[in-house]
Amino acid sequence: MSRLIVVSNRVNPPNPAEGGEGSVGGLAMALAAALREYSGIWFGWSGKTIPEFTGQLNMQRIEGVTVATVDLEETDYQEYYNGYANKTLWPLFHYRVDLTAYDRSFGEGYDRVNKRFAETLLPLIEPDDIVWVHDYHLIPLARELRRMGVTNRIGFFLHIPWPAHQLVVTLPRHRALVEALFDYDLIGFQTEESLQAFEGYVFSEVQGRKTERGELEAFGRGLKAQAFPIGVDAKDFAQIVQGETARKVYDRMMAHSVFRKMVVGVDRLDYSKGLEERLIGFERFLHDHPDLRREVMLLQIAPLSRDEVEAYQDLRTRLDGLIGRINGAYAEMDSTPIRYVNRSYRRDELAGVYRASKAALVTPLRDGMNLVAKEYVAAQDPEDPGVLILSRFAGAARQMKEALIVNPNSPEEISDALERALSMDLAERKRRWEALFDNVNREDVTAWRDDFVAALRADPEPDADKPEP
Ligand code: ADQ
Repeated sequence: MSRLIVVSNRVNPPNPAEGGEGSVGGLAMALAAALREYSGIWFGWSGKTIPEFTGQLNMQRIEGVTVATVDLEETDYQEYYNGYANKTLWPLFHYRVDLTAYDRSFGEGYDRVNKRFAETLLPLIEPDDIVWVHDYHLIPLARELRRMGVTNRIGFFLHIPWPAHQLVVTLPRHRALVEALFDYDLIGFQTEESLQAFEGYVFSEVQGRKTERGELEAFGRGLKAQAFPIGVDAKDFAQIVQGETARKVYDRMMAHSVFRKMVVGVDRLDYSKGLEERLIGFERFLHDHPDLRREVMLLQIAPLSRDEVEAYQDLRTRLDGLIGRINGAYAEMDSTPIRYVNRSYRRDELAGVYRASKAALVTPLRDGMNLVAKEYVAAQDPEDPGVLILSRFAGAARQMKEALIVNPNSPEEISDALERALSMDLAERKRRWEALFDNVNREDVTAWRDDFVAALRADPEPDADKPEP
């Protein structure tokens, strides 16, 4: 059977030596499980920078997975990671043209690092291997591998949204970026909406077309493009919430909840997550419902992320001010309405917090999918489930229709949804949760992974339509 090679910017297979059991994300676990099945390799950046790039591969076996990493130069890190990936593509693909940097040097650094990745990866690739590349950091990787003569099947999955055509064309090198995607055999998006936006670009900007077999064709090449909504390891989550750590956290939080119902938010501290809008919505709720003020508390967990990028530092400063203002206005001597935490927690601790919360506010302004929404559902008590309040702009909203869907830009909608969630009767909470859990359980991370890998392995059928090479 062919081996699977997974490529992502950072490599993080489950490692009990680092943080212990239960601390690793579902995505890492699912990929690691696939790699064990296919005796594959996980390749990416080590997270370290060195004065000059050497291309030296560091190989390790971690929990049955072969991990291959490479160090990058400081300039690579600034131009490729902090630059093109996180100051150009991330803001633009989340509809923040105002935060998007269009520096040429970033694009050059991005191409250089993708070439370096390809050169380092090349000797590891055997003829039957299939290669699965992840996310916006690595769009040109297949192009570089093809230039080096690699003919293996190569797939790409975009974890963030593909934005509307009008936004993509603001990139000076948009055509080259999209052309690079046509060096993959398969590209996967989180949602049909992202898929359609990509197709829209291909049809109107580069005169591409769809063949009778449903392949996209442009630049003289064809590829399969499909939506593969990512999920969580719902069974594992439902299980860890029964474990000792989760129970301890749950009990501790419930002891506080005797006085106040807890609403939870869990997000990387990122401007795409709508944290300010959420807090303003919560402030509106406190303003509109003086009778409920003493009953409700928001726990916002927001670990720092990309804090070398100015937009993230600015956001952090604004959040500090906003939370101070709201707490100053609505706190009593013995209680504060918002608890705000900037650290990371283990998965089992998060599971306990999710279960103890009467509602979750998942209100990104844009999000490829949003796994927190799914984790929250997976961790609920079937006999007394909490209510998910979900932004219509999260990819997850396509599948999770029984959540209370809100427009995160509207403080009134957030406030009304909170009021509704906290007063919802048990029968309605159960009905909504059962439908949500059914979906989270069925369309889980294993289904996502297996569907993608099967589509990538599938032999392309001969296509009468296809242009001669
Ligand atoms: P992210 O933008 O990081 O992912 P999300 O999907 O919510 O967003 O995943 C965050 C993960 O980090 C969750 O598993 C969550 O539990 C974890 N996490 C958050 N805060 C934490 C904390 N304080 N401690 C520990 N863990 C914490 C990107 C895209 C998403 C897409 C995913 C997967 O932006 O849209 O859903 O990839 O494809």
